[in-house]
Amino acid sequence: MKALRTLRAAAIAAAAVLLPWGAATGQAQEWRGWNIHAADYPNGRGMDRFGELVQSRTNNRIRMRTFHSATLGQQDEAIQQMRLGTIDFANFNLSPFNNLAPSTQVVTLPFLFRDVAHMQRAIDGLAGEEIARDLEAIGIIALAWYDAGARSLYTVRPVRTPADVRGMKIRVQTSDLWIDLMRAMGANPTPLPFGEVFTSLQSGVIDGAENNWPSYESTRHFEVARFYTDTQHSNVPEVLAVSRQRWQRLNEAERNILRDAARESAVFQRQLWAEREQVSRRRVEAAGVTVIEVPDRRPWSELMAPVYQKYTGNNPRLATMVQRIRELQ
Ligand code: BDP
Repeated sequence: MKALRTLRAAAIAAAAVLLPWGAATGQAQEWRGWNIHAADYPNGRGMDRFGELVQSRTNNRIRMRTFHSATLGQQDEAIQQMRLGTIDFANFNLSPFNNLAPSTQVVTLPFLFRDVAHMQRAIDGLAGEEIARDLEAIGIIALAWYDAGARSLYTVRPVRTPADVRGMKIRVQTSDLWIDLMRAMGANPTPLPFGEVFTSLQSGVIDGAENNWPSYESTRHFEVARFYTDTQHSNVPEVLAVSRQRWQRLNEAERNILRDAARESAVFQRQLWAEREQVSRRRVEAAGVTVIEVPDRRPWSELMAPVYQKYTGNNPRLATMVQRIRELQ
């Protein structure tokens, strides 16, 4: 009798695995997604694609709705909400995780990547695996990596050399590493939420900020900070993630659907990203922004030795990650 019960239980378990997704029992779920950018930004479109794929492949059992333009709050709050499970999925830059998940510091480090392709090989490989482990430990499940291009300085007065940036108040994301990086450049770092940068530039609370072309353009920061210095000091990527609270309640078939959909959305986002970088640059140039080229980045990168010392000097794990990334062809 006992053997029969065990057999029956095993058969039911096997059937549950084999049944098409929609036939499994359970309520339809409504998932809320957080996005800092506007809906038409490459990341917003990537998230919408993710949602559509998940929804159709689960026969509408998981309905995904992305709330664009930070309507669910600023980035740091959204991260907390993801950890608590009150936001279900999101796209985040990795910098605001620097103080929470140490391996994210590595991919934020200045002048580490030779180019975007180098960054992608690292994040799609071992570095990404380590970061995913650290994020999981704080309640965030990384499913795919989105591009964010190179970040450069933009200011209300022209900056041609590190001497020009000395003492300028430059907005950074909330991350100790970013504060140290900006100090190493000689600036006066000012952590602020993304949504406050425009008015802070306008009112003179800050003299500049730093970001990639699409963010500089989509936020209209270029209207108030008219000089873009192409420092390309960081290539920190972004994550498409799900709350661990939600993830734990999914079965393996569902998880696979989400993983595949996330990866497919990343392929799409990266294509859109490459196009948008060009478009955004052209738009701000047409609007009269002065682009200051930086043909030789050494005067900038040489200032970064203290940052590397602080974050990798006494941390063999992070030092090894940096070493491996440098050795990647
Ligand atoms: C953008 C990122 C976004 C960050 C923002 C920032 O896509 O996630 O919040 O920069 O600087 O490039 O805060």
